[in-house]
Amino acid sequence: MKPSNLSPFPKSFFWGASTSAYQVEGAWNEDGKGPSVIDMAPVVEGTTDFKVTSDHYHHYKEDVALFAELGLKAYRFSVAWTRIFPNGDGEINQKGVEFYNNLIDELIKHDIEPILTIYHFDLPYALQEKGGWSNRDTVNAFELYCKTLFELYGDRVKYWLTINEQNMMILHGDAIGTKSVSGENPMKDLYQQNHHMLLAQAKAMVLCHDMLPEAKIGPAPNISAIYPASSKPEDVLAANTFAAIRNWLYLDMAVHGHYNATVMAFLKEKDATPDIETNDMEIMAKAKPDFIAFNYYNSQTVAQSTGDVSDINPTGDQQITIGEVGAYRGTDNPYLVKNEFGWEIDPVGFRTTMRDIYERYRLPLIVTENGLGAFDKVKEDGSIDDSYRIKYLQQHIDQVQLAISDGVDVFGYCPWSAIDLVSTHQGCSKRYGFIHVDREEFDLKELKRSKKASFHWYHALINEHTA
Ligand code: BGP
Repeated sequence: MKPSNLSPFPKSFFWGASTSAYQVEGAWNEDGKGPSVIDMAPVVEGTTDFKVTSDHYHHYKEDVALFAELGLKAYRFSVAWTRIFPNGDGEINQKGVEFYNNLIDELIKHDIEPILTIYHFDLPYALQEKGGWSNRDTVNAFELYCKTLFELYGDRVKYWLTINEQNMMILHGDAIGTKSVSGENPMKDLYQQNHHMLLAQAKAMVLCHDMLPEAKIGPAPNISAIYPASSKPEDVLAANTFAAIRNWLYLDMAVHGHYNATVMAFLKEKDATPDIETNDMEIMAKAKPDFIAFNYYNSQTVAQSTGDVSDINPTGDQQITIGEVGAYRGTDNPYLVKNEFGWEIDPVGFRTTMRDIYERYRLPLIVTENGLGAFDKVKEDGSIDDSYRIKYLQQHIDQVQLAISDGVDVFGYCPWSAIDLVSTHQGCSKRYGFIHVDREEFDLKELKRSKKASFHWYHALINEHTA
């Protein structure tokens, strides 16, 4: 469906960009910061650790000045829980508080709207040692952390994201480095953790509305259109099941406060239904997001399960389906090309995803991640021609405009990433930024910042749409 007239982007549209604390800040143990699960996880062979990353902690002023020059209207970043509470709860670390005060002030000084993610993968290690999300007490620690952030930054931060990609932590925690399950039934433990995170998120939304009536808050899962490998009814059913497990479980709970029925049937079958305490569902139902933030990199295609372990792709990650025996198995989509890391590229699927989410929940949408990881090359004159990234982003922005023309309420687009940073499990040579950071996997060099071709392109695009 091609509209004869495209709706323009709203003038107030948040043209932004994204990062997360542990991937960009560095200073992993400075100024009182405690260790997170990421800091303590084994480093993937051949890739850098997260100790220095892009050293944004020490470069934030220079970086925000570059974001302003880029023309960003919004910047989506996360707070490192262990900078505020080195042990997850208890004593507050004033130096950590100060860092985000300074960062937020700097953004506001440059007319950049801060969009704050409360928790992006980096659970305090002290909480992990007490059982992490398997332990219900972590819900209380999260609530205290949220209350503290609302008190500290609520006077300046109007947009809050609860948990980044909870669905990917559950489905791909191995790749991301967040997974820790135990007991006789690891899957039940995993979905118990999921339940606790859903509850923590609900409490955060209720608290936010009580404490900051002017603020807006929403979940931030990774959502993909799910295609059946063919029109065979069993393939269609597999796609329907996977969509429930990957996408709708998270948003049905965040928006409607109930468990997705297909997922509950699936968990029952696996003997993995979480224990739900008396008031949990009341809290879930009371919590109402103001918008849905979501990350999109590509679509997924699945087929009917073969019923044995050949369904499982052990090299799956956030954007490559692992599979589930008895439910679905991932397949390639013959109509799509892949990036250098095996992730399919599907701009049209982005439009479908936006329509699906909007039709299902009728809440405003903001894209909080979308982008292309690639091995950028610095030319002899120091320039970086990342035209492949420009192409990817342009194609996806076109689809946002088409979705807006379809009637979808999209109020922002924050591609991943504002500046080069360290990937979740593929090192810092997998680059995403508009701003290049001069370092190698194991040689930190001087971490000098420079502008890629995509920087100039995005700057012009933002100007064109906001002039
Ligand atoms: C998302 C995460 C981000 C980011 C991005 C790119 O899943 O929210 O933290 O890293 O994916 O993935 P990767 O770093 O694995 O290339």
